[in-house]
Amino acid sequence: MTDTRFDPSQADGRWQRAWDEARCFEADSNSAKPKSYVLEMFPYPSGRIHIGHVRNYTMGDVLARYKRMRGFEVLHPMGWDAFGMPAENAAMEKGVHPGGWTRENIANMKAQLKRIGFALDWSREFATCDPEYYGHEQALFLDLYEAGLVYRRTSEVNWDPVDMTVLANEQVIDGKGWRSGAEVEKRKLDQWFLKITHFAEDLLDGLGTLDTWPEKVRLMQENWIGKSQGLEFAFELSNGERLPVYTTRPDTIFGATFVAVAPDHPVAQGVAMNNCEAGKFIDRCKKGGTTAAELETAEKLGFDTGLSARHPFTGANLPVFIANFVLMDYGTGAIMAVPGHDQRDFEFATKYRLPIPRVVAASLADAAVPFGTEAEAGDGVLVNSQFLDGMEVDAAKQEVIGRAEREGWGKGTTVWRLRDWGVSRQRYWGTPIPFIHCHSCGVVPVPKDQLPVTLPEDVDFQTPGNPLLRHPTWKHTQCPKCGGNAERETDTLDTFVDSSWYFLRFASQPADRPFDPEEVAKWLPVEQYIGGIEHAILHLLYARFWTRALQHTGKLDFAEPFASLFTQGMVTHETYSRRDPDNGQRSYFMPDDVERRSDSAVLRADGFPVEIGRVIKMSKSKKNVVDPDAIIARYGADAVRWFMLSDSPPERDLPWSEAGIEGCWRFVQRLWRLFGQYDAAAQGEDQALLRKLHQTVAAVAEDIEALSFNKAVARLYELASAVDKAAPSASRSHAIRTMAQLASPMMPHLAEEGWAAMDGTGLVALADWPEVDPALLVEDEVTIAVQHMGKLRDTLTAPKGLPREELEALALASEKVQRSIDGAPVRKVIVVPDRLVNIVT
Ligand code: ANZ
Ligand code: ZN
Repeated sequence: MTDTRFDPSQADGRWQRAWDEARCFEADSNSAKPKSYVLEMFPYPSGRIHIGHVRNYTMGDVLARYKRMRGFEVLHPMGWDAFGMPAENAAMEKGVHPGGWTRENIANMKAQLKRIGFALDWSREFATCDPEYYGHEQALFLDLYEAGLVYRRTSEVNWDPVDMTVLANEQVIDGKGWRSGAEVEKRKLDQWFLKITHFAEDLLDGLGTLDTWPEKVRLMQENWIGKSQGLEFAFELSNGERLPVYTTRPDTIFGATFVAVAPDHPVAQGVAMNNCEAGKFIDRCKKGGTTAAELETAEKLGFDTGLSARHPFTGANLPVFIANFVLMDYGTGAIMAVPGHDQRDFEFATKYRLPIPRVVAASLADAAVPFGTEAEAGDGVLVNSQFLDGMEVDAAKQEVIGRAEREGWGKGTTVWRLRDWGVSRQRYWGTPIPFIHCHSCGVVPVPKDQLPVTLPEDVDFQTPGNPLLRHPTWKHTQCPKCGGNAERETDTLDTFVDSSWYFLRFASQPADRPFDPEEVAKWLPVEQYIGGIEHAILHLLYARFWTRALQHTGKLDFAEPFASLFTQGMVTHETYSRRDPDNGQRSYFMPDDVERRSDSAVLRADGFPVEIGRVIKMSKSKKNVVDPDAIIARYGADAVRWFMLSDSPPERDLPWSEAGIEGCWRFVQRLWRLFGQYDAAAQGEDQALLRKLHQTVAAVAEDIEALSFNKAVARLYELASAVDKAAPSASRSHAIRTMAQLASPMMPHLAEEGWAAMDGTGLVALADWPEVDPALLVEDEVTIAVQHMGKLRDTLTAPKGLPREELEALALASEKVQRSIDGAPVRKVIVVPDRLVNIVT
């Protein structure tokens, strides 16, 4: 081998082609080997791979490559989560077709992924916008419909009255349509729902089995499912009606100072019939967003109905308000409001000058402590609450529930925060919902042999609203039941449905069915799933639900799709910006356009300073990004992969640094030089080096299995140093060759190049993981501290387990010790085997 540099611009493409030609990474479902399914969350084809993808996929790739070397048949697939709004936005803005735009992005991003050398099974690639894929999805949707897990009901949506379209929650910004700026209204529409609440208990219980999932994710799901124990009871109203309310804090009942109902609650509607002010107020509440989060932060608005409600214990008359923060579809749509201990009630009571009594305090003595600027939702003991005084919150809850049940005015209940999943989207670029509306037969499923219901190609995006609804012919069809004229459903499925089962289709791809259960059973559950924490709730919960729903319909025999989950940290960088003094607008600059000095930075273009901002997640809007293509072109795939694995634990954020990637590049070259020193003819053994080698092999394996990639990286640095220092020997050559195997999951191109140069046969990607000799793992040398009169004089290395007499002799032979003793007679020698020798004179 020559001593030239490793040239990734030559080597990377060559090895990528070699892997393709050898079909190294195509998974064989019929293989007799044990199976391992490694999966990273598939990307949305936005146009370009970003650095976060690179980090995510590099981690999965190391694990997949390692598992293959350990003798597993590995499934490591990739595809595209290809439906969704950005494609429609592009269509509106640039006049391109969403399909064409998406396909072009996929082609570009696939080429980018290939340049990073990921060991992916491209033979299984699909995009969720492939009619084949979404046709199977339609079939599954019909199965769930038959099983009673799909239904239709009226529900509220965000309606943009200018664009005449339904908006997704994220398109409502401060209560206004993102595009039109018009005030968003709430409208009722017939929508499709998936009955995820049917599995609420099971989804919650299942979290207990996912002990290798991050604690944080399990907690977030638990909160999202939100099982709460509470009390449902009815107030008697001054007009003689009964008003059921639901509370999770029955203990605070003596702190209730008013009662509130949702704007569309029957009591509110009843009041509005005789009171047009009430009607106006209700209309006003209909503007603005519909989500619980939005209501939480929106200004609290109320309307006093003039009615009063009788407190079940004190008999006090509490005023009844219509309030914008009470949701109709949660609990009973009405609440007892306890301003001292609920923040929303607190804000409302403050605004409308209602009393805010304290009923929970740190101790009985604190009953009169005034409130600060917020409600106190925490634990404590009950005060100002008659028979509850002095009780802890939990005991007080039980006491109130018990009394209500005995006295017959209320009932303890379990309530779930989890709502059924509304999957209707009034959009074009999604999976058409496979139903037909017939005047005589009602809602009729599309017969399975007529699937897929495909999207029309000729659509117009220049007019607002749903293109499927507007299309001149698409929706007109015949009723499958009576043959009469009928209309297709024009809603499409939430794209989260597409990502709720894609991991099954990767495992098994028959043409005539969504998947083959037996083949799926060979691969699933996914052994290691890797993705961003932003998917902690929705995607992961929906995928868990979908798997259960398919189990329920007899199509699968497991409930949890992902045995292990790992959520990786983000790649971060500081920002560079300037504020325009005229309009106050801030503009950002790319790191490449900025010259960074020790404590300042200037824009290269004009030499004037820019402000240095915090180190934050790389994002287009802040321009603190590095382009994966650019750095790969400059440093090669392996240096970039190595950087992604180095320095930070994988769950932590990774700050991008020029110095860091330079260091990786130098290490690539250093390994290359070591590979060049391989000498098949070298003679002689180097026990110490062999020991280091075997220890490294074992440790790197452990690290990769624990996804502690940064530790594996550190061990390879150490091993490289040890090899560097060692004198030529057969052991050294063996170590060099083994290093190519160890580096292969992380720096696969360099490893192949080295491997080929060292022995020329086969691909290291397909090689076995090096064997470990357990005998070489035991540390056989120990460090002995040698003291004279308790003072450290020397340290010696000695073989482990050396007998006392020999240790004593070794210690006394030390020159430093002899100098210290200085001829004085030795009275006593204390030996602690393998640790210490103390000489007493
Ligand atoms: C009295 C009370 C006192 C409450 C207190 C909370 C704290 P989670 O935990 O989210 O389930 N609530 C009930 N139905 C509601 C609705 N339709 N719209 C808005 N709020 C509603 O919330 C349950 C609590 O939210 C219930 O307990 C109720 O307020 C309120 F110190 O009752 B609570
Ligand atoms: Zn019909």
